[in-house]
Amino acid sequence: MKKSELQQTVSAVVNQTPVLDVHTHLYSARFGDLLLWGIDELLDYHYLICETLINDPTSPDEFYAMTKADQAELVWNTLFVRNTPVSEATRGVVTTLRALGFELEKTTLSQVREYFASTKVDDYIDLVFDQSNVEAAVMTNDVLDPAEQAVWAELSERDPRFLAALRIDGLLNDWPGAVAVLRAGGYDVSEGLDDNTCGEVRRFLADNAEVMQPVYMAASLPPTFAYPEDSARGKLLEKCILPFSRERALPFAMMIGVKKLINPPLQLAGDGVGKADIGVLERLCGGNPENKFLVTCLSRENQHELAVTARKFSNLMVFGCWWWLNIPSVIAEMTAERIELLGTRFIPQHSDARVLDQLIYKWSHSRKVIADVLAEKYADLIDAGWTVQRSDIERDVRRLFSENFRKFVGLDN
Ligand code: RAT
Ligand code: ZN
Repeated sequence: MKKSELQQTVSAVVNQTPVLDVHTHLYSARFGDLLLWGIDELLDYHYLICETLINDPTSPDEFYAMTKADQAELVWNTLFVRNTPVSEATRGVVTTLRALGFELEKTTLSQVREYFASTKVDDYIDLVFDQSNVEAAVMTNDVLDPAEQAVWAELSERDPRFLAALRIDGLLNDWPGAVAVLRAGGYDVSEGLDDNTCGEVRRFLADNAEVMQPVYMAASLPPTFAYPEDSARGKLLEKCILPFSRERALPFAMMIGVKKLINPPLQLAGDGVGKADIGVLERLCGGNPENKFLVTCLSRENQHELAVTARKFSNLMVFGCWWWLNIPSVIAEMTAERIELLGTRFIPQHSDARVLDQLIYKWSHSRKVIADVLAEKYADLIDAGWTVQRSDIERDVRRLFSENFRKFVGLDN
């Protein structure tokens, strides 16, 4: 292929290749209200809430006391009427509404609301998956959430586009709270984490895995996360999570670096970021070669060390540009760094969509950046003397967007 054709070819391949979105907070229609969609949810996104509350004098307490519709109205007026929506989270709303066919200069919030009021959720899921070219999305399935458990208990038929992930933050980060829930569910556990309790935790995980058929287990972890660690989390990891994950060949996804509630009144919008210790991953991956780990780190400063570590351990798969890193400038930097260190053996992005509609913008924005970086890397390769064919590009993008994950978690076995 000639260098002059690269940009266009790579963009076309990147846009045409379906994505398996490895981490979202979406649910299938069967989960009812747990699946968020539509304009009010799109505006009430926690990324937009914190941005609104640094621009408008409304206090977090006042904001959360408002109805969802009033909150959406305040976000709209603050960020889209009184300010230019140039941040990544606001531009995302613009991209999404434009893709749905709205002429933004002429559109009012009530017109958008009317559109959603007359849209059926099943049709909308089809439309969004189609527009964003997503083949499947991995949900976040909290083993301790009663609302979700109630749905699982009744769920007879699965929508194959939604894969499950066994989310265990509550176990690892609030063990005393988890003890109460497990006991209420009939598991004979005590805070002391003796052998009997650990067996019961593994039984609890097995029961949930039986129902959900997850593709991995996952937890978000603070920057202070350590291994080994003399704590309830350390014991749970060593005696329950790692053995269970190993025996089931169920990878453990660690999302490391979230500082929970640095501004507590902001609630879900109040989390920050901190730099993690990548030595933890060296010890985890090296000390547990039979275990598989999917890892993303929230701090930009961790990315280079993380990619270097992923070169050393085949049981470590790096994924996504998480949360505050999901902005074009950082995606470009991280994707280039990962290609330069790992070739095509990583998962460049996940959407983290909490609202169905967000699949549209999160993937179109990321696809553009990833295509630009890839085109540059292929151009460098041509300069170095290699011939690049369209079929090479297609194979690489399939790996990045779907096959690396499928293979790592054993999805097609
Ligand atoms: O990106 C987000 O929406 C965060 O609030 C978190 O959900 C994070 O992605 C997580 O899964 O913990
Ligand atoms: Zn998430």
